[in-house]
Amino acid sequence: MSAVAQRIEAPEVEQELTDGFHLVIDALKLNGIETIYGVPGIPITDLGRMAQAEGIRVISFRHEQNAGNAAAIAGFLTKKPGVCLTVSAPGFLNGLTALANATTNCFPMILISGSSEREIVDLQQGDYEEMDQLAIAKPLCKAAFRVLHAADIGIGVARAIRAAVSGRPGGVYLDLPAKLFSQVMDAAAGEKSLVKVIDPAPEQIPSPAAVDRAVALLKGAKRPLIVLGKGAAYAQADDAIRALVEKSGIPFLPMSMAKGLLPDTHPQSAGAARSTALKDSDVVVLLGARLNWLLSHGKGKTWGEPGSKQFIQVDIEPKEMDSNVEIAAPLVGDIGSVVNALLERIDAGWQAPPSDWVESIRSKKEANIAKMAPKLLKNSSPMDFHSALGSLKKVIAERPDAILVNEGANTLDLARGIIDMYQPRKRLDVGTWGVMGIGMGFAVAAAVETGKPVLAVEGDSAFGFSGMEVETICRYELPVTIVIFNNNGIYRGLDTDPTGRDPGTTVFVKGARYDKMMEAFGGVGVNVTTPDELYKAVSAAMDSGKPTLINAEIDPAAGSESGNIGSLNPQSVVVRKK
Ligand code: ADP
Ligand code: TPW
Ligand code: MG
Repeated sequence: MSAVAQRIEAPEVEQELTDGFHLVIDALKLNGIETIYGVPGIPITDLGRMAQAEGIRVISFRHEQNAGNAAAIAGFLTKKPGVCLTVSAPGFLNGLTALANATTNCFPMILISGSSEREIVDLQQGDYEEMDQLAIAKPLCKAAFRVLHAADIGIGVARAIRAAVSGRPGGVYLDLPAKLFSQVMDAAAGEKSLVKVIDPAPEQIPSPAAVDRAVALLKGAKRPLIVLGKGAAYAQADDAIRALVEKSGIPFLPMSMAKGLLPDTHPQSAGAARSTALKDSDVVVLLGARLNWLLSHGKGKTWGEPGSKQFIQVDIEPKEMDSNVEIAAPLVGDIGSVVNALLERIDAGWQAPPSDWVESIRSKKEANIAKMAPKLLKNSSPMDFHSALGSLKKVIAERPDAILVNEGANTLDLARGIIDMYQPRKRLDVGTWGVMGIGMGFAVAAAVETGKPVLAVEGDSAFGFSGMEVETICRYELPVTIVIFNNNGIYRGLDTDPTGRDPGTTVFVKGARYDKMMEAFGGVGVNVTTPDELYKAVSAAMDSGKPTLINAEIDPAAGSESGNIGSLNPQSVVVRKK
């Protein structure tokens, strides 16, 4: 008997009833969903209230996109689908960007949206917030389902969970029409209709022949490299991955969100010798990393001479193989299983990679680190990105269990290179799309899911996409410290309108004081102008655990167009005559 069933007294029969609201909540709880991120309204206001009353943590946001981003990163951090709950049409659409982004990044997430009545929507008769949400969601996520009968809620939730986390994880849309919530059914039958998803993300063991092929290739390598991607971070096979790297002696290169799987200060890290490692390697193991634009599609100048590379790719998604270049040794399986299979083969007879290769990476890395060091130590005012990041590098080194959220252009690219990470899944950022707006959603979920202190390092533009959630951070009293790298704009703060009429297209109000936004909601606001002040303010904020926003004044001339990826900007070749 569900604890939430109603007792309705009738003259002769006494029947325990349940309804759609309670069945959704029971189904989520049965499957271990502990938190819902969302924005209330028709038809899901009561669902949120009742879920809270039933012990699910319900975090209400100011905009669905941020709730959706929170759910997505909760999925990445926990390997359980993060749940986002929205109202129909506009709320659903606001959540959809996050759902699509989750799918692109292989984060498991379920967007649950209330919707209008099918009969009216399908005849296009103009219902309140009318929209064929299921059809719109379908091409943007991994799977999409609709439940029309209370008795099918258990199956609907189960299908959504399994679709989100099995195989390559991704976003799932679950459409719940308003009428469903008040449908009643017998409580015992309702309870029986619920489905507990057994082994939602089953192990996928690689074939022995595929392992043999990969090991043979690796054994013949003169300049092997392991590239760790966010799939490796997601897999939570941290010890096995570390053992593989250390026992094999192969240098490793972490992609952005795989930083910290092994510490960036690890002797085998090739992080500070990225170009050399990619260009000069001969056999590359891709561990949960796709050969997309972030790895120059596996070809071109980045990868050295054409034909100089052979790839071993470890991925749970078979279709990923050969997506950009030939994969000499595809290893389809889950990363834990594949890495363990490889580890068994790194035995006493294993030869460490040739020392000239290891040495060439090490010396390049040391040279690059030495070149960077003085830039990080300058106590300049106004600050540039390097001197400000030098302070934050120290803050994280002193708090290796803190979670770093990072978005912006220069603020992102330079922080990624400068701030060392020490533990897995501590760096959360713009991911595969380079999307702005993940900042506050990720920060909220990181704090809620882990209870650890969170440091969000935000470009002033990037912050603007989700900035209103500082109220959410204050309302839930989350241990989040936000640092705005305020350079008065996107990339730089100096653009002007050639006609003199308006501000330039990439600049913001000069001298803006983002710290005052935090004060408006009872949080702590600080304005800093030097790296020393920044270090002190961030350290104090993180130790206090109080919601804090630090406005860090950065030289508006310090940044470069599009940060590290300026070369992706199309250039006009036309000079218009006046
Ligand atoms: P990055 O951006 O860090 O390079 P990507 O998002 O491009 O990483 O790649 C992540 C890859 O990891 C995806 O191709 C995804 O299918 C894969 N993946 C996710 N989880 C697992 C897992 N548990 N086992 C194996 N592969 C996984
Ligand atoms: C959803 C395009 C990429 S980076 C960026 C924008 C608008 C902001 C850069 O300025 P910021 O950083 O944050 O102040 P900095 O340090 O260089 O000054 N809309 C979305 N996603 C992206 N990526 C953009 C626009 C963009
Ligand atoms: Mg900026």
